[in-house]
Amino acid sequence: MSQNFVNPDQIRAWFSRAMSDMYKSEVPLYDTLLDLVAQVNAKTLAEQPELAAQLARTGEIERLDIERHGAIRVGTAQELANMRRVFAVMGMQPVGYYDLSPAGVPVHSTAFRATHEASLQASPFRVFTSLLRLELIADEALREKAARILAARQIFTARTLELAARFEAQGGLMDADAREFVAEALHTFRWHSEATVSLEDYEELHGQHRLIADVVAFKGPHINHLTPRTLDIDEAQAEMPRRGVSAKAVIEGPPPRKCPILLRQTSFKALEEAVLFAGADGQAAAGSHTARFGEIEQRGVALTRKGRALYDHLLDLARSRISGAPNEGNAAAYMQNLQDCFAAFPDDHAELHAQGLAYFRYFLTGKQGGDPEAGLQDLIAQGYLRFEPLVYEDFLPVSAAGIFQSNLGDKAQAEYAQNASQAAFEQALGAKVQDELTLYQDTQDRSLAACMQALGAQAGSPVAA
Ligand code: OOG
Ligand code: NI
Repeated sequence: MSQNFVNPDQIRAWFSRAMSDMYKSEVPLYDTLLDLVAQVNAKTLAEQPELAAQLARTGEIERLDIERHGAIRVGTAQELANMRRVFAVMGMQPVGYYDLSPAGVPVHSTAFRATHEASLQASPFRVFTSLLRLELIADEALREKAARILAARQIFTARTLELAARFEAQGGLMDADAREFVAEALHTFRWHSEATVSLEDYEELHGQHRLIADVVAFKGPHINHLTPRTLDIDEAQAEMPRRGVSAKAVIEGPPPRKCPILLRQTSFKALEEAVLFAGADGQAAAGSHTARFGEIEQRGVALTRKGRALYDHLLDLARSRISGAPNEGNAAAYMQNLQDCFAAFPDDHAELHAQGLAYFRYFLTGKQGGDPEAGLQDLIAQGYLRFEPLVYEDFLPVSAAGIFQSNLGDKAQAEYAQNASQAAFEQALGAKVQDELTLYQDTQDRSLAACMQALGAQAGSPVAA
């Protein structure tokens, strides 16, 4: 019976927790980062009671400590399609398409995440998932070799795929199956210190692009970072070096603002890890690889198409004023440009709402007697309704490229023709990606409909004199 199935939101919450525990044991610096973020968040909430009240009204305060995203890179269409089936068991759907090739990274990506506000509230866990684009490798022999190596690996345990199939056939998993699924699926994301290729092959792949070696040379798509959410990324960035963590030079995304928009992110360098490479004579060869890094992020309000166009325009403007991408050398000048350019972006929730630049959720204030027939603006002006920013749940392509690059070393980046290919990505995925703007609009609409219904019920019931 369906009522005995575990809610996918619960499976996702378990999985997110298990992933965090595993990553803590694999990468001790992640624990340092969690500590740092928890301290900054506690301090921010204490110093900004208005922010604390806002996050309490939206419920975000309850999910803050469990909020994190991860990232993985897969090598083949089949791996991506199976990843979609595995994430579906956890109530995660592919949302959005990100083309990283213009930034010299031979991948395109989506974000697997929950889509309904109630599910996001239960567990906002998301995974930025990239598919290697072997077709962008110029060297044909190497391309074929990489494809051969990838075709020979299976990144899921047999049991994971069995349980995913059971989920599909039954429409859910019972408790014991769900728990087993979490433990089994976790194996796919582990770090393996033995490469599947020889040192020579690794070096050849690496010579094409470090990312290609990272995807092709290992047994599976190790989780390469897990990112907690901070309420003050400038403070967290300043705190990182004090704890012996070297952050990248520039915070990706918009500049600091009173009303945060979208997403700001910073990361620290990948760790060099010992790897054993396969030897032709059965003798392993010792070497190393940099795979895993750390990242923190601050999330702000989701922007409408109009708001996003303004964001993209201002970001372009700020970047056009420095030569090339921001780096250590021009970090201060870049941040100043960003501040200057974004002066044109309203920094006030009422203004963002009035100009239709951002998404909001509507809430009743508790004041009785509002006429549901009155317009939205009147109900707000008369104090029956209030609006709160709807948090951005997705990623940003330019920021993602910056995060990739800061962890791929400073070597000159490859140039790829700008050929975004959402259709090819969806074909590999075996499904269409959802449009994030539609999801935000739906949430906003549902919150308004609920308010109107409640006001209608109040109006329909006898009002106490
Ligand atoms: C993903 C980089 C992008 C983000 O938060 O934008 C990313 C990767 O390096 O695989 O994680
Ligand atoms: Ni990330």
